[in-house]
Amino acid sequence: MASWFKALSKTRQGFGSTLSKAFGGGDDLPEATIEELEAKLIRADVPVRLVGELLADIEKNRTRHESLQDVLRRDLIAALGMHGPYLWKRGEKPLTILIVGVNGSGKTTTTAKLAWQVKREELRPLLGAGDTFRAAGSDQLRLWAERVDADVVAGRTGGDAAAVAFDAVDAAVSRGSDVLLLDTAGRMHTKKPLMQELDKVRRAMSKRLPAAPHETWIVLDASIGQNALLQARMFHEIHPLTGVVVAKLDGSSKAGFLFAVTRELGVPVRFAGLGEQMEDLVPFQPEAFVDALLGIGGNGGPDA
Ligand SMILES: Nc1nc2c(ncn2[C@@H]2O[C@H](COP(=O)(O)OP(=O)(O)O)[C@@H](O)[C@H]2O)c(=O)[nH]1
Ligand SMILES: [Mg+2]
Repeated sequence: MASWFKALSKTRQGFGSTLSKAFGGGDDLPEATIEELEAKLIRADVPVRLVGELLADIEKNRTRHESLQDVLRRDLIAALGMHGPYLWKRGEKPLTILIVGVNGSGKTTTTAKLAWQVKREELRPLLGAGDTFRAAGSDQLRLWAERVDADVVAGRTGGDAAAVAFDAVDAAVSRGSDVLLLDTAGRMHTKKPLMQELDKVRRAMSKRLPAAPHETWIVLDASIGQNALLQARMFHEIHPLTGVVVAKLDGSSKAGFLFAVTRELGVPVRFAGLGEQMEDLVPFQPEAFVDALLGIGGNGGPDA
């Protein structure tokens, strides 16, 4: 099974040696080490403003004998916001979640993996194959759904995504599903007609169930760093997001962009993809993320 420590190795490698130098340096941190730390945090796509605040805090705490590691850890965890684990059991039945994002970010596989998370809570998920755009769109979801043993509602390729959205909510209501997860076609955040189509999907959902969608989650590809923030921002402007799922943290060297997502958009990160397998999608844990980033408590990997 994938681990946070392993998944974040690439981002960590970027500044691991600087950190161990800095952490081992005691109270008297040479200016050069601080500057090196600043440069490397920025290279990992930690937002510049946050890096500035971190350094100011480190400076302030030098006299208070708090270790650099403790200051950094505390500040970084705080920057991710105080969001507890996502509660699937919230009274709405069905709880409806619309999954959005650009092409290839990981929407379809993530949607299926989320269904598995729902099952682990002993709830009944239903999947909606709202990607009617790509011929293989619903086949791919079906394949994954089989592994999870979840039902799928699909339309025909080239059909109306809004119609599938309506049918999926309808099926979730009539079958008594607990959680409906609706996959959608990838769309560029810069293409207006596709963004408007998403509006139709939302309206179709609420036509069948006024409160739907209860949640709109964007799936972001962590390997593209700050560019993912740009996408999230544009989606958020048009379709207010209630959550982020960050896919492909494994293999990203720019995981620091997540701090920008939580701080600048104020949208909580709900789940994280640490690998391609079903069980590699896990609830987001700020402490585990930061510890893995800083190389705290790792069990002796080559860069630990
Ligand atoms: N390594 C890794 N690959 C992932 C992760 N999430 C998704 N993928 C891969 O990313 C590719 C695109 O995923 P897909 O769900 O089809 O993206 P979509 O176009 O947004 O629906 C697939 O090969 C997935 O297996 C992850 O967390 N880690
Ligand atoms: Mg897809």
